[in-house]
Amino acid sequence: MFKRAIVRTPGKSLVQGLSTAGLGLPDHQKALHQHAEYTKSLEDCGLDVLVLPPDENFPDSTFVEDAALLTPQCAIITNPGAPSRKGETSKIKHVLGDFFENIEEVSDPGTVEAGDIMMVGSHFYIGLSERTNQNGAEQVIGFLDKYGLTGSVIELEEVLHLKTGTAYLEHNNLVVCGEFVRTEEFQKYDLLVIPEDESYAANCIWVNDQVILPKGYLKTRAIIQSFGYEIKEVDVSEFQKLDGGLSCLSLRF
Ligand code: CIR
Repeated sequence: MFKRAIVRTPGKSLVQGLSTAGLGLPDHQKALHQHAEYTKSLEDCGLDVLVLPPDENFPDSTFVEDAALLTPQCAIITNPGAPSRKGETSKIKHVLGDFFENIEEVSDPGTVEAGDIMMVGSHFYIGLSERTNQNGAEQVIGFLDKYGLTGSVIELEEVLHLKTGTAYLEHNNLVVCGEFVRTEEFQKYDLLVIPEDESYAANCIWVNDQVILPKGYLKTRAIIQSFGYEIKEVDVSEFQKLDGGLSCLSLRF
């Protein structure tokens, strides 16, 4: 069960965030409203949410998930592969000092963005992507090992981050879409296969047996509901314009 979450309010510089989506520029006012709704949905799931102020120096810093991997035993500060995101980690490290006794940190030449890391119990799948490299993944696996946790790598072919296309909903239930439908390592889970035309909704989050989904993905909603989960929907269209989804917007622990 999660008790807390950390989010960061999007700054005006959000419009300069990295994007391949081709959906236009995000509207800052709308993004602020959506971010507040997102924060409320986490609170409605019972989490105590720490809201950090905007950091205008880092346009993508609202995607706070990428800066750290949080486990019950330790926090691992990442080393983002995107040059414009490198500086996001120092402030997050400082904040996490209030919550974690054990803090590890990935260093060059390793790069890791934690959107590439999916926790399944005490095992962590690490996507090798344009942002997370083999050396970074090995450093993370070494840190996990120190705390009795395990990790393994999954090669990505198409998506930005591992969790762009897959989400673990506990109880052996794994949401998968696109390239992850056939991933060998995932075949031992009960797969909830999301249709390609709703691929954005594969980035959903489990919070204490409720599932938060992006708004308007009716087929995905029906699939997840059929597995017995209570669903909450949040409109995150302005973050989708920057390739970001629900998981990227918070650190949950
Ligand atoms: C980026 O390209 O880094 C941001 N515009 C989006 C990050 C999304 N984060 C995530 O999937 N964990």
